[in-house]
Amino acid sequence: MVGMVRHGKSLSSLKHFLLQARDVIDSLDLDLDAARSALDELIQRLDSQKFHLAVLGQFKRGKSTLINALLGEPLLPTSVVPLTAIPTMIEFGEQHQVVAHYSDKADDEVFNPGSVEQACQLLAELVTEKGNPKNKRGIERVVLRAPCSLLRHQVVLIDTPGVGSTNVHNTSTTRDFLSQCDAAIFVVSADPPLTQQEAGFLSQVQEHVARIFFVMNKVDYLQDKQVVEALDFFRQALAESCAIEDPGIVFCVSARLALQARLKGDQTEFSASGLHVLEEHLEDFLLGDKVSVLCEAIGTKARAQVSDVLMQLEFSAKSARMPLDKLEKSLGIFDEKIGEIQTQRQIADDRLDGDERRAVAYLETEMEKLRTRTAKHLNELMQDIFRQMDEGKAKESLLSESLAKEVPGYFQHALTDMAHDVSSYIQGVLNERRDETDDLIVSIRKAAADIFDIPYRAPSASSVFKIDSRIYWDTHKWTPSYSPLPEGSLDRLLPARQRRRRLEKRWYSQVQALVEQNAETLRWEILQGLKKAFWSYRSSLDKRLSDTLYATHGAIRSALQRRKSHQEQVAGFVDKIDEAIAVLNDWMNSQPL
Ligand SMILES: Nc1nc2c(ncn2[C@@H]2O[C@H](COP(=O)(O)OP(=O)(O)O)[C@@H](O)[C@H]2O)c(=O)[nH]1
Ligand SMILES: [Mg+2]
Repeated sequence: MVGMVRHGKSLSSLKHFLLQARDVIDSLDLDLDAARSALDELIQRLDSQKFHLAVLGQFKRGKSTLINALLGEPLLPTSVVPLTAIPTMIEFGEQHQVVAHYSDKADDEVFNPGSVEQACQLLAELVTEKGNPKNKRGIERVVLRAPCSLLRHQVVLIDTPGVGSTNVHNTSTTRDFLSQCDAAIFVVSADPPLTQQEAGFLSQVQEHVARIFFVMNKVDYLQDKQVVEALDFFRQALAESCAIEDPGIVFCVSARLALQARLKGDQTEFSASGLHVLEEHLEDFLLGDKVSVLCEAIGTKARAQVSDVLMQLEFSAKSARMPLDKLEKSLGIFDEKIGEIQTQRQIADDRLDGDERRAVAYLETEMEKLRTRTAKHLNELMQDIFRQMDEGKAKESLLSESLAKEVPGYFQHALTDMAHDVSSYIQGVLNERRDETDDLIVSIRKAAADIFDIPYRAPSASSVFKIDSRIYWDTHKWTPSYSPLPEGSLDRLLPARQRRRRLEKRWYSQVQALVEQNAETLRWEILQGLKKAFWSYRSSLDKRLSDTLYATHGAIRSALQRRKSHQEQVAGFVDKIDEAIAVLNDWMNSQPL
């Protein structure tokens, strides 16, 4: 009970502040639209008290199956290949209902499926790569309403596209989504417990959500002893790769068995699946800590906004008070500083071009090694078969059969490995560049604060650069080309030894061509991913710089214009800004860091 009062209080005081902040912004005759609409959204979230709990993880870890098990109904499509391409938000409803929100249409589409099967089928058409390839329907998100008891706790479960070796479209959708999540269930599977890609993604999740629940799914594959080992490994990997020393309880479950047990109404089997432990924990959380975590999540987002608004206001107040000539002079100094920053920006750009060229060169070297390795491997394979042919144990057809069997898997593996290597390479390079960009942003803010003698404010956490350098491919769509060379028409007339030499020659050149062709496809795929990673880095760099310039240079310039048109002589203009600064500052200072 005590806890509830505390939460109630922090919720109402946060709400009170957000409303106040919005009023304050509205009362000022300044361009603060972006901050205003961000605050509006936060207020709405607090009002509905809806808690966004996203289920995250790499694809095929059993996320959709886990949600189905929690709901007790197989509502979400699950499968091996068709990946969820669009987030599905699952909330309480008296009846099953599916609503599709389109990105370019004002109207939502509402469906009322008659059964669980129909609902599932409908969702498959809307949210899977198979039913809605590359999201041709232009769906932004899908809302599923279901009469399930867990959802009565004002929680929205979110089934997300899998992150991993899927295509770029899916992964960027997931990441955009993270900013709307309050907490996450991070699903890994028992085997393997944590890949490097998952660890990378997890680090990003940590930046966005206030609480993470860890689930190790598919424990039905393991013996009890192996579960303990997998768990140990997982905890160690969390500590080493993500600096998560204490992940809390790691829930070991079999979502598949849990769902089956639920459908059969078998309580014993359900308990054995481990899901009840997770479920009870989630229910406790939703009844207890949810509100405080929600407040924390929204408070953090609010702090980021307020910090930027404060900087803008302080500039406005300061410039309104400065004698006009001093203001113009200060702006001149700042302009000069910005000129310097543009130069640094240019240098950074050039360096990035160099980085990209070196990354491409790295790829080429790795490709060359791969070609050699593959040719050697396949030639050995053929030599083995030639030997068997000599001993009369095999026919020529075995050559093509063996190649057809060996090549797809081999290149698929190579693609995954190479993708991983190139990604790590790019990640390393861009991490360094990010630090340089951070310095650039800080130097603009510091220069502005310095010249105009206002308190320096560090860039808000929300604007911290996210590097999207991981490269993802549709590995399962890999189809190596393979079309054997025909036997020369004269070959059959040649003496045995000569014929055999021609045969070998023909097959070696066949292999060479195979290697070249497939290696080229692979190289192309990776090159596209690499270019995209650099492109997206460049564009977020642009965005970040222009945001910073808007909050500093933009604010001062418009202050100057106002001065020239004598706008601040309008009664109380500066006083109002001062008041606003005081209100926002009070709140910021009362917040724990
Ligand atoms: N053995 C086993 N398989 C599971 C379990 N949970 C999910 N799967 C299977 O793993 C595959 C991927 O599941 P899905 O829920 O679609 O994964 P998602 O991509 O993470 O949403 C499906 O074939 C599921 O049947 C589990 O607990 N045990
Ligand atoms: Mg899924």
